[in-house]
Amino acid sequence: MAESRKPILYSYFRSSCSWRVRIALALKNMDYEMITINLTKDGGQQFSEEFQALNPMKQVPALKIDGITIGQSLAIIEYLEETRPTPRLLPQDPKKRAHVRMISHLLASGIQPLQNLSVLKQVGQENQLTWAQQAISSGFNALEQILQSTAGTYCVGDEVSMADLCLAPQVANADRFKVDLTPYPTISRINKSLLALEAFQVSHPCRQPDTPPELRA
Ligand SMILES: N[C@@H](CCC(=O)N[C@@H](CS)C(=O)NCC(=O)O)C(=O)O
Repeated sequence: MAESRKPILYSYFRSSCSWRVRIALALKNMDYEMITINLTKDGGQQFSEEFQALNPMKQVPALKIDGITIGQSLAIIEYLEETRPTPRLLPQDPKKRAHVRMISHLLASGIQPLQNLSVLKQVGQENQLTWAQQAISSGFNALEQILQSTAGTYCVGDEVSMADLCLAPQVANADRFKVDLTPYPTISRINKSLLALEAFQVSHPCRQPDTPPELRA
């Protein structure tokens, strides 16, 4: 018998990688359940045996869907794209598709992992801010240049793509780490357009079931 359960997303309100997937689920108008994993409470719920069994990387997001469990936000988004293709998050044109993947990986592999919680713990409290600012600025310098030739309204042309699902959450991290965004007018412009879209608003960290009251908006 076909799997009929709703997908279950393991998510943390502030996790930029979880936000990428929440946006994809919202854009594709999918109904799902959410189980929140608090990355800081009790030493981090991602380290519980139960969660490790689901995602041995001890990271959110993870998505239980169609009888399988998928970790890694870009793998999740690509699975959703292949199984629920509307609206499209990867352009049909192979060159545009390559640009979308290039920008997605720049953000998801070239920036976010360097300023992830586990890395910041290693860097030490007193160096965290400078470390994160340097990682984000260095990636944004490259991205701002790339966007000059790929961007329309959004990262690649005028349709929202997987690249945009990575961009807005990374700009939120940049804000959190007080990165000066003045040198990045294209990134800032695209981010503003994205934040005006309903799918980005409903999935925003300030509107999640586990968002603390003082961070709600
Ligand atoms: N490449 C992974 C990265 C996932 C990741 O770094 N998740 C962070 C939150 S955004 C996390 O769970 N961190 C927990 C920790 O560092 O202990 C993805 O794209 O899903």
